[in-house]
Amino acid sequence: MTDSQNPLSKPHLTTRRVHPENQETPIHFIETDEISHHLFFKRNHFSYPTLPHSDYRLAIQGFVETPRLLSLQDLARLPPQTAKVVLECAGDKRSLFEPKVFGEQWDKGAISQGHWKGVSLRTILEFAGIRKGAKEVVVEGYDYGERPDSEHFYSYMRSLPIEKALHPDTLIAYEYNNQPLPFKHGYPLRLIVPQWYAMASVKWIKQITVIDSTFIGPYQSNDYVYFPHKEHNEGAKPVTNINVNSTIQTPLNLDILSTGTHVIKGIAWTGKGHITNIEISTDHGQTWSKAIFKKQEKPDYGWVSWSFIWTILEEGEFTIMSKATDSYYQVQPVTPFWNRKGYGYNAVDQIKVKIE
Ligand code: MTE
Ligand code: MO
Repeated sequence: MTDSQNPLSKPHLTTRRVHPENQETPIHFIETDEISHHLFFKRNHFSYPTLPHSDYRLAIQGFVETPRLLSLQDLARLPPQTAKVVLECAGDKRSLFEPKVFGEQWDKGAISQGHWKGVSLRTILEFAGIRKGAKEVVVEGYDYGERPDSEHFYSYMRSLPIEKALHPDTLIAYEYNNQPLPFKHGYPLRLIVPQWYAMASVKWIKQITVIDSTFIGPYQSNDYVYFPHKEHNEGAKPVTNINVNSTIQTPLNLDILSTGTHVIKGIAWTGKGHITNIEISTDHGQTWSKAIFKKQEKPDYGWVSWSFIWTILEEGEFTIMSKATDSYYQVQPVTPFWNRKGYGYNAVDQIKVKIE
């Protein structure tokens, strides 16, 4: 089947902004374990970058013994690694915050997952030789532009603490679902940082710099910080691990259903650890019952799909809720943790349906 015949290649994403291109996935399209790149949400801070034509080289430099330049062929010769990893934008579900916050008004679809193949960042850092006293690893993308709050040009650049950079599952990825990375998702190389919100997974990697200090930059110090207060910066904390979360995918919000038996379906995910429990309420949170899902013996970094059989013989309006718990005993709160920039929304998910 050619791409133009493939129904999935038609635009199915909901556009939040045309430029830079920001689009999310209607949540009922996120039905499988391995989302086609046609349905993968897109989050960009700038225009898509222009890449060097033929002689792409990845630079590893800074606080290392031997700076290195690696070609894609060099990377292909290093031991490959594949992981199922969910990417969730830190602003996913931002539109649900009350009071409203500035920023892209994402509904529930700035999330996706699939299989990423690449080389462990650790392998590459060890190849260059990390010097003693190294603190962070800065990764810079090829994209750049102005920010609304400044006339300077910035590139998309963020750092990881050295421990996270050395975690063997932090990847320099070159394939998504057995295909070269799609351009819009970071071709030829992107970082994949399991467990963290997706701002950390830098696309179109230009260079990697090891530093012995603390990196400061707009995408690290201004954005992707939890500011719990409206007026001042007290209590600021960097956005890192994904919060425990769940989303109801079937039925859809405001669906009209008949009396009888319905299957309520959805997904649940977390950053650190894995999902241990999912509860559903069909009476606006008064009573809760366990949903069914496959317990993970060897947890990966993906979501779990769950289902719940609901028999309803009464007519009327019903609020259905889902609430996930993870292996660190983190539970989705009833009230979201409001923060000025609207990151990490993870209150219990909620939809309304009418039975008639
Ligand atoms: N990397 C670069 N170079 N530029 C970006 O704007 N956006 C980040 C991250 N990596 C970004 C980036 C954010 S905030 C998210 S949510 C994810 O990429 C989105 O990845 P996707 O567009 O492949 O879905
Ligand atoms: Mo994001």
